[in-house]
Amino acid sequence: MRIDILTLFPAMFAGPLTESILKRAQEKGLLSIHLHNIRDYTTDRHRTTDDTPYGGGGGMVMMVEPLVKAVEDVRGADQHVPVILLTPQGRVFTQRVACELAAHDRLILICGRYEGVDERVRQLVVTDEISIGDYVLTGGELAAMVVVDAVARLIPGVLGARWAAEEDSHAMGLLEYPHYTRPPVFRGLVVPEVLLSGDHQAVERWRRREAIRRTWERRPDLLLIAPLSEEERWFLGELAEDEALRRAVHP
Ligand code: 9D3
Repeated sequence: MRIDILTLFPAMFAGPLTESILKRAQEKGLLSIHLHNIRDYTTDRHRTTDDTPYGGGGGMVMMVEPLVKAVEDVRGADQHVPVILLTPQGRVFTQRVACELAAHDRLILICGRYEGVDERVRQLVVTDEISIGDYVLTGGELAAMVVVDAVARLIPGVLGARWAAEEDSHAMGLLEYPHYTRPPVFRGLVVPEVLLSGDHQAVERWRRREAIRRTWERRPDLLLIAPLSEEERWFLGELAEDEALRRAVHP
């Protein structure tokens, strides 16, 4: 997959893209990331990328010309490549959106700055708008890095074979079960006996139950869509009953 990123701050991307998994993905030729400075597409002496809004009001607006020229140059002849604007007004990024984007062989990401971009950028070149959640960032760059990271790990071969086969828990609709490694006792805290038992079926059952418990405690909204077996639904019923009793005893 090829990802082109249009930004006023290309240097912000150095760390995340040149370390660890994304670095290896690029070395393996599974992913190529190309950074483009929007300022290189300005035509005036001062290389201006933003201006005051028509109609007044505070803040600055990213100008239409450099952005549209940058997209047209980077897109080349390919009219079908998705052009995604990172903006607080976009649809919220989820694992489902990541999967959807991972199906393309190219993406163009535009990182907004200031109060936003001239509306005509949307009209002319943007095909999709994404927000990474309901909190305020200083620009679209960090959001673009989140999108790249989540999409890249879905490309076949980017993660080890062991991981690719296995569905991860967010994809399965549950939070993760608790993990332990050596030593078996640390400051009096012990590893649950079942994990040391060697009984793989018992381990699997314990992990599913702990995942359900944790999801019930922290993200009950996820349980509405999680696929659970009959026995697991029964276990969830027990958790809910325990909680109802606790509330009755300690109102
Ligand atoms: C005064 C209204 N603000 C909207 C909440 C203006 C504004 C704040 C921050 C406009 C742009 C920004 C910069 N943020 C992004 O460009 C951004 C973003 C975000 O702030 N949160 C979550 N996802 C994203 S994607 C791009």
